[in-house]
Amino acid sequence: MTVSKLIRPFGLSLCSLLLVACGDGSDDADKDQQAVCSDLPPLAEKDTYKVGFAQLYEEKGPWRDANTASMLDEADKRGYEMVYERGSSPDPAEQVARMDALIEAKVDAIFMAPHDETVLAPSVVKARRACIPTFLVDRAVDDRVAKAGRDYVSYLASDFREEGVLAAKWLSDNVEGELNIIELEGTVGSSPAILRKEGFDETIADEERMTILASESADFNEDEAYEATKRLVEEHPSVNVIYSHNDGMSFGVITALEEMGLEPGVDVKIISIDGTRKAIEYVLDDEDEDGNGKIAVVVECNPKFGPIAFDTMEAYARGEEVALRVNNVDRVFDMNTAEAYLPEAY
Ligand code: GYE
Repeated sequence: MTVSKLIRPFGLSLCSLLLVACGDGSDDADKDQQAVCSDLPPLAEKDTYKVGFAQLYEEKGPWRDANTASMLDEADKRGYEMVYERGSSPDPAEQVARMDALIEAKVDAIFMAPHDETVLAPSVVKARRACIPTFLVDRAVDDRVAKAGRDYVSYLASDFREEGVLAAKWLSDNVEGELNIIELEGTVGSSPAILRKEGFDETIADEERMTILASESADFNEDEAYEATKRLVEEHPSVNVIYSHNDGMSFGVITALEEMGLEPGVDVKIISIDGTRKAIEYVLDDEDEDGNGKIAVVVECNPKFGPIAFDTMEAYARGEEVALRVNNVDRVFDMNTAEAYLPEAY
């Protein structure tokens, strides 16, 4: 049952978002009342908005920085007030606290990139109950807890499963022979880590020449990937492919391999995801001109979705039908295609 259906019989107007009894009109009484929405809250059409952005915290990473910059720049361009705090800890509970602060600040709408699918899902429900429309960007939440079209308006992101499929297909089409693969996964419980693994593993499952020797999380983190590579390569000396779920981790892989006397691109092919400038330069870095860059291929994950996020928000405010899922389309950059992309890289 929608809220308006619930309360219209009582003849309440814009208090129509209040499930609790509306105030008696006096300021104090009204202040005590908390709006409670049992269904997707509407967004009024206004000239300007106060918008909250709950970005997930990562210590360093060009992808995250490009994503944040795209969101902040776009708010600026449209003359909106943006309430944004960088965050201070990778613990998803810290992001929950920042979501609480945005709800408390009664922003008009929230964009959130949830660190963890499970931990942040109740925050989406909480925002909906407080009648603040939420748009998920980059990562998803557990849909058993928070549902698109009821608890949040839309989810805008890349198709992470497809990224894993593209990585596997490139490997299958471009690298011959027996492939012994180490997989470095992203943050445990995050949608890109879950789906990049599923897409890749399922696509190579029928290829007898391909084996995954080990698959573990390095938390989308360069230092952890460095440590994991040193340990896993020692344990699995037959490795000749490392599939790393993001560029940041691939940088740690390169350092570790080189320190171990192995040549990235020749002894071990690195398959990466994101499309950062540094990773693209590694793809093109073919010192001995044998056709092998230090990174063999980068599957794109476009971070610059400020414009589409704000367009979606405005369409929603105009009362237009908004897709529950907006997919960014990603490309594949290898030695043959990386150069043309370089000017756009971040
Ligand atoms: O690939 C990675 C970042 O959620 C898609 O998060 C994003 C990922 C991106 O740490 O570099």
